[in-house]
Amino acid sequence: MAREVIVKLGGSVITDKSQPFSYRSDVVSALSEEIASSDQRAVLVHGGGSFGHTLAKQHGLSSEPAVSEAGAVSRTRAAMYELNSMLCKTMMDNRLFPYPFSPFDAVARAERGAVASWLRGLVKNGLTPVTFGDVTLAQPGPRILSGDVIMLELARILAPERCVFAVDVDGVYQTGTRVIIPELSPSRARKMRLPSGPDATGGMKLKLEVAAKIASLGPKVCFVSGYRRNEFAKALKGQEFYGTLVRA
Ligand code: IP8
Repeated sequence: MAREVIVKLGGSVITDKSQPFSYRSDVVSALSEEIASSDQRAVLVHGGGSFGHTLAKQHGLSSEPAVSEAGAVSRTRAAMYELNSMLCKTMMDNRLFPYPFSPFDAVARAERGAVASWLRGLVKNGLTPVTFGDVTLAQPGPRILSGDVIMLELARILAPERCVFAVDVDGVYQTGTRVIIPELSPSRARKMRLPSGPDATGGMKLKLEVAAKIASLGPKVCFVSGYRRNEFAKALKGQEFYGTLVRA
């Protein structure tokens, strides 16, 4: 049986980061259509964009655990659930049957083999599991669990065929230029000097660290523009695409 493809729909792709709480239904529609017509066994993760990150920033939540008010956790999580519900609605309008779940509830605390069978069961039943960056409990207080870290955990759980990151750029650029690097080894990906960006999590820097770890486990990792649906479709199907491929 074909293995799964894990796809991360970046927060800057599915929302407009310059406007708080602005969802891009046209972009999600286009990507959903490509996923639906690809015949791939997709498992989806999405980022926080102008929903989760707006609230996380307002409340000082980040990937570093820190003492925070309960209201900060509730409001940030509520924004993620709101975004998730909009995304699932768009998916359903485009021939996909999403099965949303919170990663912290379902993945972070269960045994890997059990999560793998559960996810495969969903996919076998025609459903597309969809999860998202979340707020988790840690010491001394809550922290943001980035969708990028969830990609790594899901890759460990499912040993997928490949992982696709739909991002708001065309791939990984050579430092200081707009020239795309077509292929990176895990060790070169680890050494890339990149800013961590304005988000509560780690931007492209974290994505490349995660990609290096995933590629070292076996699956290839694609960075492709979420605004170029044809290139996204090619990456999804394992064809040559315009973007960056990280592989061991
Ligand atoms: O955009 C962040 O997920 P990411 C999730 O994948 C929250 O880093 C709650 C801001």
